[in-house]
Amino acid sequence: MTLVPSSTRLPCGNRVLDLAHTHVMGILNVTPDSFSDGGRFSQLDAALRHAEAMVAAGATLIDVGGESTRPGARAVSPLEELERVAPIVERIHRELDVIISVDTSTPAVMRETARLGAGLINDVRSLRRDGALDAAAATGLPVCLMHMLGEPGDMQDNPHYDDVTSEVGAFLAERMASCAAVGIAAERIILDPGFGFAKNLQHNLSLFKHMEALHALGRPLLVGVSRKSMIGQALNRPVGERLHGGLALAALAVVKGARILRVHDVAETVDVVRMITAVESAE
Ligand code: 7PJ
Repeated sequence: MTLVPSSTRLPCGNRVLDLAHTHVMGILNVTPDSFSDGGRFSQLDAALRHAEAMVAAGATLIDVGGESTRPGARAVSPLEELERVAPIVERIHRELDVIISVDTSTPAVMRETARLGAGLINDVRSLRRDGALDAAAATGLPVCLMHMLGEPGDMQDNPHYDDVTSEVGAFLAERMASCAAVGIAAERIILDPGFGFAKNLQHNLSLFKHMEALHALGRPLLVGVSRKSMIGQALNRPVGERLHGGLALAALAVVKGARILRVHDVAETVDVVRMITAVESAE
């Protein structure tokens, strides 16, 4: 057995995430308008059953999101977002053995869900909303910082980079510095290149290819590409036919050292991770 250095153990509320190996984070949308599962899980019981199935399939984290980032999605008020997210966070915390991640940019949602048992804050805006840095700091929870330029509504309006990977790296380094300034230590941070956010197909492919460069920032990487348009565009597949492309990217992300894979298709992705682990643990 290999000894796990203590630094790979990330406290997430009342649970610990061992970042020595790769974890699968199951996506649980509680938005009535999320693009790929069409709000089917907006009811509390259905959402809980879906979370339960993802845990049974091997997810060690469940990412609960109540604000759609789909371009053109209707803005939700903090109260509306909290009313969507809080009940399911509370139920999952009470009933399932899993780390709850909350996909939010809203300070009040960070504070309240932390109180209800959330173990991780996942913010696609990297704590750039007013009050988000302080709210995240106050929770004591780890934070996933993701690269995006602009807002979901305008991010796909002709994004430009001279060198997408180094610009993403510089952005994430700047956000880590902003976190440090409010007392969020580097040890609490997970980094995410933000596939599909303010990036065209070539940007996404190049960033994926050169993802290892982001290891220089010294923090674990989370990758979210499940069912995204980069798969659709590369393979010419509608959203319902992107599983195989997504599994190819999941395997590649593991090989490139990603520690968390954020996916819709948990069972399939867990098999990918286990198969790679089986080979890599051989003599
Ligand atoms: C991501 C996310 C992602 C992180 C969404 C979708 C869009 N959070 N939330 N990374 N994507 N950390 O799932 O297609 O890539 S919402």
